[in-house]
Amino acid sequence: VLNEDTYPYEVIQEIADFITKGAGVRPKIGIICGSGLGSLADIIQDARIFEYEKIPNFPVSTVEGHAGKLVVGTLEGATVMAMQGRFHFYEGYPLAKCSMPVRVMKLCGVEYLFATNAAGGINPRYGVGDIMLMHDHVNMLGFAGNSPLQGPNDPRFGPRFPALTNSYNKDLINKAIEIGKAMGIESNIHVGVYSCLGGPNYETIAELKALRMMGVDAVGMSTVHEVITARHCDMKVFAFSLITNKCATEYNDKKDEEPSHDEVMAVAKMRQKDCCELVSRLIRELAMG
Ligand code: R1P
Repeated sequence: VLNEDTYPYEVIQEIADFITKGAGVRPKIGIICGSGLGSLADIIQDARIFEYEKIPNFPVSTVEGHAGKLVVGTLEGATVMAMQGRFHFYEGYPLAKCSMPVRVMKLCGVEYLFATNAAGGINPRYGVGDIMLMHDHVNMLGFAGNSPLQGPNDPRFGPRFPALTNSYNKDLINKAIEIGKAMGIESNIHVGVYSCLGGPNYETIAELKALRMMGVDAVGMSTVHEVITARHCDMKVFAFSLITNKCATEYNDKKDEEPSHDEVMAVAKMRQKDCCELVSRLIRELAMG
């Protein structure tokens, strides 16, 4: 029986072989689509689509806005694989299972992880629809003693004690800022700190105040465990949050300031074009070397 807390190397290798054989290519760039941002995978050309249900030992997506498909093909001259649907801790999956696809990407040949998410903006300067390029994170699940790397370490993936000091690739952040300028959206682009909570409930006002005091700019329920897993196996990471709502950090009775997944999905849909363009342009630059 498969131990879902520590997927053995051989199982990950089998999944990777299934995908690379089926797709006929070894992708260089892995993309994880955030809530409502599945269109990032729709722009992939010569797409070979794998439904999660049909991939051996792969989890299934249970959240609206996460289709549950792996799309392999080319984008702007680069070979890519995109997860149209990610796995969250609140779905009942252990963190190692949530981020297991990142190891699959690694064994498929992926060198760069592009992770995207929908997040609440805590920084008062952030507006709905803005994009925050992640330059660091605060791992609240880690504070609580949970990690995707818990359990025996397989050195074929990486070291027992990985450093996360420079997790978010600075060159890619700088390139993304330049691309934002070229797209004329520089005033909507920020560089900030993301924090992941377990969810599925949104945060209380007291929690949001505490996160702000800790230097957190945007909050969500994903990405951090994927980044940890990617850095453990030495992938280069680029990640951004689409700010889909502004977090209320003062007490009031305004119902319309309460976050909802419908709002998250609607804003993601509204901003998907710019998100796709940012990702495509960045990949084009990478492909050009
Ligand atoms: C809440 O609306 C959902 O949106 C975000 C949160 O993490 C949560 O799953 O989704 P992604 O982080 O997958 O974009």
